[in-house]
Amino acid sequence: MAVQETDPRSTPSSALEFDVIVIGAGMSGLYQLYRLRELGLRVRVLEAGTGVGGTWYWNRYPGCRFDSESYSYGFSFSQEVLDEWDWSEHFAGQPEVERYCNFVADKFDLKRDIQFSARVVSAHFDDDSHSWTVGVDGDESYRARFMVMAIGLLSAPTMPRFEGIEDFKGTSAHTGLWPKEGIDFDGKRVAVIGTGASGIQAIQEIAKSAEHLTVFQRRPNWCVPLHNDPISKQEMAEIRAGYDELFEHCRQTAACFIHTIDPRGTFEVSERERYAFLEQQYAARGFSMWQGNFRDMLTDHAANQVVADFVADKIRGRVKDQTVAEKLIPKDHGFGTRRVPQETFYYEVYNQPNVELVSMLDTPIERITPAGIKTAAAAYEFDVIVYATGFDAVSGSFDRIDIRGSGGQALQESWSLGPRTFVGVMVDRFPNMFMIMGPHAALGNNPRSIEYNVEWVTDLIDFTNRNKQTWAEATPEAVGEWNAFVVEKAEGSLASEVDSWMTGINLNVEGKQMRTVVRYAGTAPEYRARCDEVAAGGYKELRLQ
Ligand code: N01
Repeated sequence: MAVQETDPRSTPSSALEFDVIVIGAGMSGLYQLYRLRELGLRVRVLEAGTGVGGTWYWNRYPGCRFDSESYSYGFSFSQEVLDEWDWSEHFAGQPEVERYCNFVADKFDLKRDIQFSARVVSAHFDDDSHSWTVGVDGDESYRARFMVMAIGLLSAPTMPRFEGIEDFKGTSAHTGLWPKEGIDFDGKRVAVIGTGASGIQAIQEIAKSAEHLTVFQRRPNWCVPLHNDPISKQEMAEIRAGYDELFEHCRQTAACFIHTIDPRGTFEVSERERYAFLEQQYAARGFSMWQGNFRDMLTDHAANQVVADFVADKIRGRVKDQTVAEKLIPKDHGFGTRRVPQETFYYEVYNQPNVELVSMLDTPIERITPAGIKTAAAAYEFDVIVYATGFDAVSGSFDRIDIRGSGGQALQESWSLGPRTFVGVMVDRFPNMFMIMGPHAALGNNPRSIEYNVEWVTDLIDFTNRNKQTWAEATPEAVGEWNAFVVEKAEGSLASEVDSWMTGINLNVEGKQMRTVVRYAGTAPEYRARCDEVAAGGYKELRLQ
């Protein structure tokens, strides 16, 4: 590896345009900018959209909303923001979340350092100057010592590989690239393809106004009720008074959610107690059923089956036509082993006369036609087709940028067998590149993870600057050690046995047909302990010069 022991050739920081380029103005990019500015650094954020918010900017499909409690899913770093912002619902809708991101950006005057409509297409490290040159679509480029990838975990939308998509004469849109002007479904014949978290939120909303809605489902998912409600002024005051305690609690839980895994094993309680508990969790808000269940639900097949059977019965009880109910019940994976979508009267939608479910397991889509969709069994005509077909998750947003590190090493090549990182933040042979919410970082309640990662990266940049270092790179040994730890943590988890974006699968993307460990499955407290240890030890795991 072409790394020098000293850095006689590195360009002085003053000769570079910026100290740090941050890519992305979602929650990660906004907070990273805020923190780096506090250090007095020259920062430029490059954002492909025309506004801030990232996920909450792009995903403006009908029904898009938080499915973690709003007050646990915003920023915690600013007392002023906590004091001034009132959430209107326990699970805020996309328009409110986008307004919140703008509120934070405006409050701290962040937009003056953000360049909008700037889609980054390349990022090349220069071994001589110890700097990154970041290229934007349209020929502009920027040079900076450091580069922070704040590009999101689920931000590279993927379309199915059906023939004829371009031929469709009606309106079509992907949920993750929804047009700002919206789509009117009133009196329209609508198709939704895909029943993940996005599809389920969209379906329950579109079914309210479409003349006819046809849902094309490949594999069903386990969904549980969200139980959303408005937040009264009095309730907001109580939430505000409890913020410190709430965030401290989130710091202690496995994935930083409000919900705490029950310490009891499924079969350690009587049958009566077990079902009373499951009823209670099903009636509780948000991720209670998923993140607050018996401790062995996601590691023990028999325990998992109990919950799956319970939720299957709920679906049968809510859907009138039992043939349809059976199609909606997953048979290929246990409860919670894929991401659990949260719903509001989703199953009841299938009792409406204007809604039809087409199982693509029985009758696959053969092609998109100018008039609609042709399956193995029938030809359908539509005015609108909604693609709720998900994302090239985790590493997909990296793959879409030509990233080359030391010696011209391509990141895509380094990750050809799956991502390898040091604490999800750094990659060997990619000096001075940091990732927020990168592969193998602790995720879950993402804003909590974002805040922690941003602060860790900020401290490291500050450390290198104070020590007049211009090169910060994880060693291959450190990456190897973290990778081994992540792989070990994934063992024994039922989610590791299932195909989903969480195991690196996307059938629409070349080369993503094999399961890989793309997520860190340990706990957030364990993760932070390791990262804190690295910082306290003076970053011995890194090559700093
Ligand atoms: O994407 P998905 P998503 N032919 O990958 C189907 C977060 N999120 O956008 O399962 C037919 O989950 C695919 O079928 P199958 C959340 O973390 C959060 O819904 O592959 N079908 C599946 O049904 C979530 O997990 C919120 O068989 C095809 C669907 O499309 C993540 O984003 C809200 C197909 C894709 O589901 C991704 O969710 C929304 C094909 N060729 C999302 N290709 C919150 O509430 C794909 N499908 C915060």
